[in-house]
Amino acid sequence: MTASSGAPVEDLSGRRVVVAGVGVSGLAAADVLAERGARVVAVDGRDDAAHREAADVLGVLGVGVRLGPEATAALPDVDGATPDLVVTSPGWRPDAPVLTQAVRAGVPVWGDVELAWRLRPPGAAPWLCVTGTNGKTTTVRMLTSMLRAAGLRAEAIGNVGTPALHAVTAAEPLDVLAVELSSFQLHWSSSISPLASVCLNVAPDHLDWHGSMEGYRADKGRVYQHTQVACVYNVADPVTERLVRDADVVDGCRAVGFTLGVPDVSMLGVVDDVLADRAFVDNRATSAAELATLDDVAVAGGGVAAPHVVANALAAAALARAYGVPSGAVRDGLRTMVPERHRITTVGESGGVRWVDDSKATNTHAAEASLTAFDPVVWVAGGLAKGATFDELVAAHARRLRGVVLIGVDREPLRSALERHAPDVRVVEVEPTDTGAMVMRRAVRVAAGLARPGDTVLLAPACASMDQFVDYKERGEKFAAAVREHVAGGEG
Ligand code: UMA
Repeated sequence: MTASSGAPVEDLSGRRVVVAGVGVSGLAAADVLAERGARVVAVDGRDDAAHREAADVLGVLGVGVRLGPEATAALPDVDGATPDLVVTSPGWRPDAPVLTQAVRAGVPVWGDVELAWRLRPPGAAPWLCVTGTNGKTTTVRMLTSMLRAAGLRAEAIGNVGTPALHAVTAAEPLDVLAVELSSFQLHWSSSISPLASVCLNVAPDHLDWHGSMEGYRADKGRVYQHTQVACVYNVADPVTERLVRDADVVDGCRAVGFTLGVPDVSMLGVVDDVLADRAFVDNRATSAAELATLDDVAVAGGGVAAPHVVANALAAAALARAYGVPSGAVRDGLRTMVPERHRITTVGESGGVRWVDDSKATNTHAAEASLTAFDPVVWVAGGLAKGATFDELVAAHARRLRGVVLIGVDREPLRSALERHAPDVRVVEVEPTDTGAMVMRRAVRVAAGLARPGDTVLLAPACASMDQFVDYKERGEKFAAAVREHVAGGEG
């Protein structure tokens, strides 16, 4: 297998292109396509002030924008003819009529990341790609910090928030890119050839979008396709190793594992309190490089070197090392990283009760890592369940639960799992009838009533946030604000 990294830049001038969605990635795609001379029509099911504003911006660039439910009911023509290409935003499910009709008509469908890859100029910065159910953003941020500590011009792009197309439009030249890829973005990608890639873990998530666990797993595995130097897998998650084995990679590409245990040859791992590299060293049969300590990881992890944070640091280090970053820069990158908000962040302490915001725990796998870190816990959970089941999670942690505050619209799957596996635990439901701020105020009041000194109240919803909040960030902000009010009120 050869890399497609040397493929010529795609010439899209004069081509008829439909862009699905005018959110963050759709806007970037329509903009770049218009600038490259394509004839572009962009469609979006929403027709509100924000979308009309986006339409105005695109209109100036010569993009035809159609908004509202009718605009997305069918694949539109472009200048009176069937389009040559559809570029979709990641949030669009594959069963959306625009996409199914395109596939049926033989029109290629690319994700925004695939478009970005195909438009990279010759000699452009290589990509280090990260996917996985949980830990992607933290890993990409750690990786970016390590690359910069090595003096490289590096940026984080993709699902992390900056559209991948930034890679082709960046004003300043870049040496290397840390690319976060969601399963949605991978689903519509086929030719990306990362220098190194990792799938951190695979647990059920977004099953409503992918249709099945097999579909989700297969899309995650696409991160390894055409990898050039190293496919990095999680020794503790055999699925990731299998995905590497099944991948079609460039000749000479190596499989490199990461483990929380002592590393074997061709792995990164932990020896005493040191992160050790036995993959990217000379004489790896007999020697290892010391990369950093668990104290360095704790700086990046907001004060705690929790096991999943150590795993993320090892994965980031493996990608950085595959690119040739020296060991000292791995350490410096961890030491200088600013920890993120809404990821196991303590937002208040009062009356012996600690209040922790892990709003980023949007699925059961992330909530599992979070619940494991505290005991006893008053658990604030619920939101959009995304087709998940909660039996395993509740059964594993019933013992540590002081009480549960249920929020969100899909309370039934969580409620019934609690009835089955934690019948003695007190569960109080907060009806989703109010604004997000009111929901959190009530949740905090109820949680305070359940908690005893020494307990942790943990917002780790195991669900997405969009039923009542703009996103997980807003959910976390509203929780933190309600906790501050509560603590200031001296209600302990
Ligand atoms: N839309 C329709 N019809 C549909 C679906 C969406 O018209 O059937 C429209 C919406 O009205 C909206 C636009 O399409 O205007 C939204 O597109 P989008 O949901 O794909 O969102 P973007 O704004 O383009 O942001 C996307 C990612 N969003 C999703 O994958 C849902 C962002 O990840 C990413 O940062 C951004 O591209 C840049 O790459 C967010 C996310 O939640 C953070 N990701 C999921 C996760 O991390 O779990 C995968």
